[in-house]
Amino acid sequence: PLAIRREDYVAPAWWIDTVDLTFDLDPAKTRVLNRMRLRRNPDSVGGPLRLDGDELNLARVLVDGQGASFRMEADQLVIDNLPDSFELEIFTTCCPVKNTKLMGLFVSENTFFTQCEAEGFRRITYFLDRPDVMASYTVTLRADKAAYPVLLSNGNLVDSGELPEGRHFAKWVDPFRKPSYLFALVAGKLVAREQRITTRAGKEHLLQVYVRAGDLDKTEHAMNSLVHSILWDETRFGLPLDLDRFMIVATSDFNMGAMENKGLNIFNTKYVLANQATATDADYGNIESVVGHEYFHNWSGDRVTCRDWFQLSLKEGLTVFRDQEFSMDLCADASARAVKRIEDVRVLRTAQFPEDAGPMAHPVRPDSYIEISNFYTVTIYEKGAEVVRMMQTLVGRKGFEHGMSLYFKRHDGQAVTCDDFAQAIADANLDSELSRLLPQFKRWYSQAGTPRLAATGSYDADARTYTLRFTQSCAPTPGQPLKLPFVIPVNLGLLAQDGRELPLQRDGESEATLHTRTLVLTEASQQFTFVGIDAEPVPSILRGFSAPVVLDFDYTDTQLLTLLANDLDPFNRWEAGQRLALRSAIQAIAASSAPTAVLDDAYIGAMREVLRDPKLDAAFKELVLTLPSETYIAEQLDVVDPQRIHAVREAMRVQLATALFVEWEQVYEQHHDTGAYTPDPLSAGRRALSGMALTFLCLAAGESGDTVWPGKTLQRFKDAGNMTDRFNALSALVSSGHALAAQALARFHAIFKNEALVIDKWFSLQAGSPDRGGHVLPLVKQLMKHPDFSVKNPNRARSVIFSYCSANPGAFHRPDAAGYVFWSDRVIELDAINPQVAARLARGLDRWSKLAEPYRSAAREAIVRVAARPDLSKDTQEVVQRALA
Ligand code: HT7
Ligand code: ZN
Repeated sequence: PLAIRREDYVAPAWWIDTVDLTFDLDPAKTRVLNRMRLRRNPDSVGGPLRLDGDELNLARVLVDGQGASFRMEADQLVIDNLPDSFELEIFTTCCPVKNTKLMGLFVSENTFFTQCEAEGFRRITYFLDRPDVMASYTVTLRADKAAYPVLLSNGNLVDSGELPEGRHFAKWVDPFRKPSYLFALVAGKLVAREQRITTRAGKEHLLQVYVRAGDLDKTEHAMNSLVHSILWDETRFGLPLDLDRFMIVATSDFNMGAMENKGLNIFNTKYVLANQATATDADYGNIESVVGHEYFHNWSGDRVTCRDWFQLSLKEGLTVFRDQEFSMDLCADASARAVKRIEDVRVLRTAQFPEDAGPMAHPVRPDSYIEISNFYTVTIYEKGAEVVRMMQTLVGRKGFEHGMSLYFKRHDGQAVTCDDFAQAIADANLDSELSRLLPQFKRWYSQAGTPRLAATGSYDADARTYTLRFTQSCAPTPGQPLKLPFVIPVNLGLLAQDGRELPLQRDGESEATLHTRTLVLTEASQQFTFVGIDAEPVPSILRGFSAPVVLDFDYTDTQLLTLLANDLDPFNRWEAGQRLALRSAIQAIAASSAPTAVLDDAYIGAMREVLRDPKLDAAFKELVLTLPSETYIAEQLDVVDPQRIHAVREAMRVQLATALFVEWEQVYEQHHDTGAYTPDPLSAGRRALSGMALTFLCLAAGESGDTVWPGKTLQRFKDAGNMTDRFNALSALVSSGHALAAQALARFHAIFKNEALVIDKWFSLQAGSPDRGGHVLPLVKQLMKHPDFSVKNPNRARSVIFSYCSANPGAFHRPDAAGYVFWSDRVIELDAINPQVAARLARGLDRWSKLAEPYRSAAREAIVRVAARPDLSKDTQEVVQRALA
C-alpha cells in the first residue's frame, strides 16, 4: 500500500456545502440516499470530483437530477466535466450486520451505531472524506419503530413521526458545519438519564446519557462528570456549551474509548457505566477523564478541527492536556494533583517512551502514514499533551488561557494545523520565551524520539557557587538520523543536605527566588551557576516532569534518599524512590546469581518511613511503594531478558512483602475501612493502599506458609461493599497464586455473570496473572474456549489476548516461543475480523530487536509469519513491515 505524505497536502478541488442524508435502517441492507450541494474550490489546483468509498454497493448517481457518467478508480467514484456548482445525489446500500470492523455503520446488540473517525464515513456513503471539507448536515432516519424506537443524530431534532408498516422517522439538523468524521447516528432500544442545566451564560441545555434499559443505574457518575466538564470549560477557558442538547450513548462494541461526534458522543460502555458494585475507583477516574476528554473536544476538535490527519495531535494532544488539567483542577489538594501527575507520567514513560524508541516512532506531527488508524498513538495523545504543557510552562497559566482565547477567536469554524495553534499561543504572549523561541520550540512537533538530558553538578566551596551543566541529545529514529536541540523547560530546586529548600540566585542576578524556577535549555550544552550556596546541594531537577525527556544525573544513593524524604516537589520525591529501585533492579539483572536480596536496607528503611509517615496521603504512598514496571525496567536496558527482569522484580516484591510485613499489617488495619463508598481521591487512595497491603500480605504468606492472611483476604473478597475492595482482594489471591484463588474466581464469575464489564475484569485478571511454571498460556487458551469469550468483541479480546500478550511480559516471553506463536495466530485471526484491533495487538512485539536470544529470533520469526500472509489489512501490514524494516 502507498504511503500518504504530509508534504503532498493540497486543498480539495471541491467544497461540499450541504449534505442531506436519508437512511432506511435495516441490519442486512441499509439504504442511504445522499443529496449534496457542491461547488468548485477556486483556490485549488482543480481536477475531477473524486469521492471516497469503501465496501459500498452503488445504485445511482445523479448530477442536478440527471443520470451522470462516472468511473471507479480503486475505491473512488470519479466524475469529470462538472459545472462549477451542482447538486449531487448518490444512492448506496451497505450491510451493517456484517460490519465486524466497527468502522462506518455497524450493529451492536441490535442497535445501530456509527464510527466515522478517521475514515469511516466513506463506508456509509461516497464523500470527500477528509477533515478540511466541512458541511451542514440534515439527517433523516427511518426504521422499524418497535425494534428501533430511539433515532438519534447530530444537532437538533426538528421533526419526527409515524410511517406505514410500523416504521417511524426522525429528522435532525446540526446547526454547526462539520467534517464527515464527526457525523453520527444511533438507532435502537435505549433509555436515557436526563438532566437540564443552566450554564453561566444563562442558557438552558438538555443533557442525556443513553444506555440499554438495565444499565440506567450505572449512569449517574457519567452524567456528573459531564456536568463538571461543562462547568470547568466555561470557567477555566471561557468555552461554553454551544448546543441545546448534548447526548452520550454507550455501546459494548467499540474499537477505542469514545468518540466526540458533534452533540452525539458515542462511548465504549467501559467509559460510561459505573456503580459501586461493578466499577473500581480506577474505572470511576477513567470515566471522569474520558467524559471530560470527549466533551472538551466540542471546542478543541469540533469547533476548530484538523486540516489533515497529520495534524491529529492538534486536537488530541490539546484535548488530553485539557482532560488532564480538568482532573487536576478537581483535586482537593496539591498531593492529589501530584498523584494525578505521577499517573500521567507513568503512562508516558511505560508506553510512549518505548514507542519513541521503536520502529513505530513518529513525530507528534507525523510526516507520512499508510493507515491513519495506526497513528492514534501515545505519541500523538500523551506526548502531544506534554508539548502543550510545556507551552503552558513557558507562558504561564494565565498566558496560556489568553493563548487559547486567541486560538479560538482566530480559528473558530476552521480546519487548521499544529503551527496555527502554536502561533496563537505565542502571539498572545509576545514577551514570553515561547514567542522568542517558537521556531525552535516547534521541533517538538517535527522531531521524533525522546531527548536525553545529561546533567552534572559541581560545587565550588571557595566561590560558594553551584554549577549545573546540561547536555541534550536525541537518538536517531526511523527517517530522522540527526536531531537538532529542543527547547527544554527544566523546573529546578536545590536542597541542602539536610533537606531544606535553598533559595535560587543565578550568577549576575540581584535577588534570589524561592523554590522552583524554570531554566529554559536551547543549546546542545548549557550551564547555569547559582551563587550563595554554603555546601554542596542536592539538585531537584525536572520538577513535576516539566519536559518529556530522560534525565541522567549520577545521584548518589544518599542524595536520592534526601530527595525521597524531603523534596517539596512530590513528583521528584516519588521519582527518587523509583530511581533507587531501578538502580537495584538493574544491578541484580546484570548479576549472574539468583536474585535474592535485591533491595538494600536503606531502601527498605526509606519505604518503611514512607509507610509510617502520617503526613503523606495513602494514594501517594501507594505510588511510592509500587516498583517500576517490567516494561519500564526493560526500556533502560540495551538487551532485554524478560524472564530475568520478571524474576528480579518478583524477588523485589517478595522482599518488600516480607521485610515490611508488620507495616503492611498496620497499613491494612488503618486503611481498609473507608466508610460509605464514594470514589473521591482521598478514599480511593486509602482503598488502593489497603489493596496493596493485602497483595503483599498474601505474597508474604506464600513464602512463609501462613494461612491467616489468605483466609482474611477471602473473607474480605466475600464481604466487600464495593468493587474496588472486592477486586483488590481477588487480585491479591490470584497474584500470590494461593489455592483459595480458584473458589474466589468461581464465586466472582457467578455473582457477575450478567455484567459484561466485570466479566472482562475476570478474564483480564487471569490472563495477566504472574506465571507459575508456564501455566498462563494454557489458561489463556482455555479462557478463549469459555462460553463468555468472543474474539469479535474488542473489550473481550483485549481482556484476554492483550492482557496476556501486551501486559504480562513474564508469561508471554516464553523460552519455548509458544507465546509468540499464540500472538501471531491471534493477530492473523483478528485481522480478518477487525484490522484496527489486530494492528494494535501487532504492536505488542515492536521491541523485539532488543530481546536477548532465544527470544529475539523467535519473536522475529513470529512477525515474519504474520507479514507473510497475503491477505493482510494495510493496518497490520504497516505495523509488521515497520517492525521488520
Ligand atoms: N477522536 C476519537 C478517535 C476514535 C477513533 C479513531 C479510530 C478508530 C476508532 C475510533 N474511535 C474513536 C477518540 C478520542 O480521542 O477522543
Ligand atoms: Zn480525543
